[in-house]
Amino acid sequence: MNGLKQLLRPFAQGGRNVYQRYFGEVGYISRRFHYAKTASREQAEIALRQRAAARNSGRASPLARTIAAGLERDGYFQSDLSSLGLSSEVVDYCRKLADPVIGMSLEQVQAKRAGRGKTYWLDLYQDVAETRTPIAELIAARDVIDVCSLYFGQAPFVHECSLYFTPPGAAFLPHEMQGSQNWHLDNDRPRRVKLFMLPYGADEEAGATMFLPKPDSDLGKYRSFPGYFDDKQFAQFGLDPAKIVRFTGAPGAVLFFDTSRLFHCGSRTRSKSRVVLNIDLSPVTSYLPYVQLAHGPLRRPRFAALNGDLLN
Ligand SMILES: O=C(O)CCC(=O)C(=O)O
Repeated sequence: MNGLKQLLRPFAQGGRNVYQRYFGEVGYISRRFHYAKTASREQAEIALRQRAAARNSGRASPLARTIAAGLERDGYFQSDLSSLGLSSEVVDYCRKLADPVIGMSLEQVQAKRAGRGKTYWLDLYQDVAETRTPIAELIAARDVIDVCSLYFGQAPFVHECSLYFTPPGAAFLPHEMQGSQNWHLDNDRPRRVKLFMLPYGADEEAGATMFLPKPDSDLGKYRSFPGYFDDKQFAQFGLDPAKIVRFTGAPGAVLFFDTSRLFHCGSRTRSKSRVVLNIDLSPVTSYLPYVQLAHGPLRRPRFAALNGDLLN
């Protein structure tokens, strides 16, 4: 249904002419029926980012190459800040942001979020404009950018960056079909790297992120793709629960994983709360209609300066 809507949207708005009127450029609808692409601005961005990626990958460290190879083979690589030679300042910074809410109950969070979606969590790093926070420094760390450049063949841009707090008990809420708390792919792009970091650590009681490694995320088994699905459907699609990996670890644990290719979900907090830093680094190449790309996250003012930096 989603696919059909995406297909029909440009036609409802006046078809190809609308691209020309808006952007002075000619667009085209691709053969994959739910995807539309256009030339020009996207291609110019890609060319720029390919040049930056070539610069980056030429100087990539053995560590960056190991992580990129892990992503290529398994779709993920788990480690921690100190093994990666990354500054642990980001742990203290995230804890400072989480400090005012860390003891909150589910009811308190829901009251704070009243009237908005996803009532069971708070985003503690929204609309941050500065580029010199420890979070921004983690994103711009040379190995992080080099991993993405190697894996994408393009320099990445920051698509999303959030610090989520989920109080205990989200697993017991009735609306299991909502949000990221069910199995899904972030499949608007052919590849992406999500970098998750646990400032307090997390075990299964804290709602560990779950995913199926690349060899087990068999897209062919899930026929009504794309969309969210629950544990029951997971079994019906013939996916193997024994292959699920859970992202748990000590404070500073880090996960790189490609959520456009790995089925994943948050397993929902049980007796413990969870704080997770969720950074989404993406290639410009997108399956989204150009209208959405042009007005989308690449242009978000809050990441514009950082995204500019990543090309230099
Ligand atoms: O909360 C989680 O662990 C999962 C987050 C997620 O699904 C996503 O970032 O796409």
